[in-house]
Amino acid sequence: MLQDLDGETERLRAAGPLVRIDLLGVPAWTVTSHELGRRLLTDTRLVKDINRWGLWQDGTVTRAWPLVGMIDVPPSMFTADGADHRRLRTKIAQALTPRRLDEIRPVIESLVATLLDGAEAQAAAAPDGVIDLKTAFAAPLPMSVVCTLMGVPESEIPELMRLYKVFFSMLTPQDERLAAIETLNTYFLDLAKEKKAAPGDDLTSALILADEGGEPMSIEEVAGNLQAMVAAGHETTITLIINAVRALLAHPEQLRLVLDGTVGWDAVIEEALRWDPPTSHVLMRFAAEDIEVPEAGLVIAKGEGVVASYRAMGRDRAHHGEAADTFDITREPTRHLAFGHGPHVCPGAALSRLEGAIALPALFARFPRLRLAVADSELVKMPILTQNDMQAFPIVPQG
Ligand code: HEM
Ligand code: PLO
Repeated sequence: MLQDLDGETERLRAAGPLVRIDLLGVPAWTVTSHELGRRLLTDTRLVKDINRWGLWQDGTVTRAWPLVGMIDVPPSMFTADGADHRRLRTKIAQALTPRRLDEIRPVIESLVATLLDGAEAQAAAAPDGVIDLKTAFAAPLPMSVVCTLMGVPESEIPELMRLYKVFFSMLTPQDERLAAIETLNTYFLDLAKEKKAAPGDDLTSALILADEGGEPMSIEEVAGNLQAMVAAGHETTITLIINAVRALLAHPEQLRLVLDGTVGWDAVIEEALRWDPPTSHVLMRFAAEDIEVPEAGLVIAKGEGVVASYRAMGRDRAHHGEAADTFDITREPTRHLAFGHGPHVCPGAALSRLEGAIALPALFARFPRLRLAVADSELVKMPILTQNDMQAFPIVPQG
């Protein structure tokens, strides 16, 4: 199933706007339609508080469940609702507005140039000229950017990347996953404490120093936010870059339109986000009371869990038209939900768009003849249920 994302998406979408699913033995609802998604993602009766989940309250779901690490996580904006959510989120969201991001643009540009130098040298040294675009370029960029932003030392990156791979992979035995989660939790809590003792010029220190109307964040909340930013800030943007390159290589006539300036890179990024989004599903919201869903003739009962299936929403024909399954950078733009919607909408959207808008043209400018080293059909997805991540992306840069 993990290797047949389009098949899975189509089955979900065809089953209706609200579908009963089984998440590794745990029942939940999933929302597959754009319109219903928009409505439920702004419905205050759906909350992030795991203690509102019936299957958690009655002990049916425990820390032994492989997906527990996506929901039972340290306190942050990702787990909070209402006023608490605003308190935890505002400072970070304000730091990531397009205007404020101008300060980080040169950092991204210089990282991109350095990584491309490295990729070029690596390709020149490889007997077949093949490199993995993921490890050489797409992965280090977003991780370095978010670590710079949050004040995570560069030297920690390899170990963090290793731990996140263990965390996300569905093949990891649960005890190993729980150990990796523990290591990550401790690492980020310790880092937050260090920043408190000796603040630096980074967003984590800014969170510690902020006194939002007399309601500062606890050190656990600072660490939770830091961790959410690092996890979300790298994993998703890697996939945006890879999926945009993949889609363009699979549609050479569209790549030509971009390279000759007929269509802008922004259109490529938005269409890649809609058509092949980094996050297929986000777990989970819980019904604080019964919620009627008339268009599906169903009721989400109090205590039930709801997954947002952003990939299916991106293929919704009612919203994106009959050709929703076609990658088309020239389509009349339709608003997609790949960054979510409502109060939890991605605060890093502008940052990841900026990373894409710098990385993609620079990559194709450096390697105009770039091509895949294997057939597209041979590319392998990571064994992850929620994230649409590729194992590797072998290319011949100087094709
Ligand atoms: C939330 C997607 C990049 C930080 C979200 C959500 C989505 C999303 C769909 C909403 C989850 C929900 O349903 O509640 C993406 C995609 C990205 C991306 C597709 C790249 C292409 C980033 C970056 C950062 C970031 C670069 C940080 C620098 C976050 C955080 C949240 C979030 C902290 C939680 C917000 C909250 O719950 O209030 N993202 N994201 N994301 N994203 Fe992103
Ligand atoms: C990852 C484990 C952390 O301990 C907590 C955490 C916070 C934010 C989550 C992230 C986890 C997983 C990836 C998520 C991110 C927010 C946006 C991102 C869901 C659970 C997406 C959209 O993929």
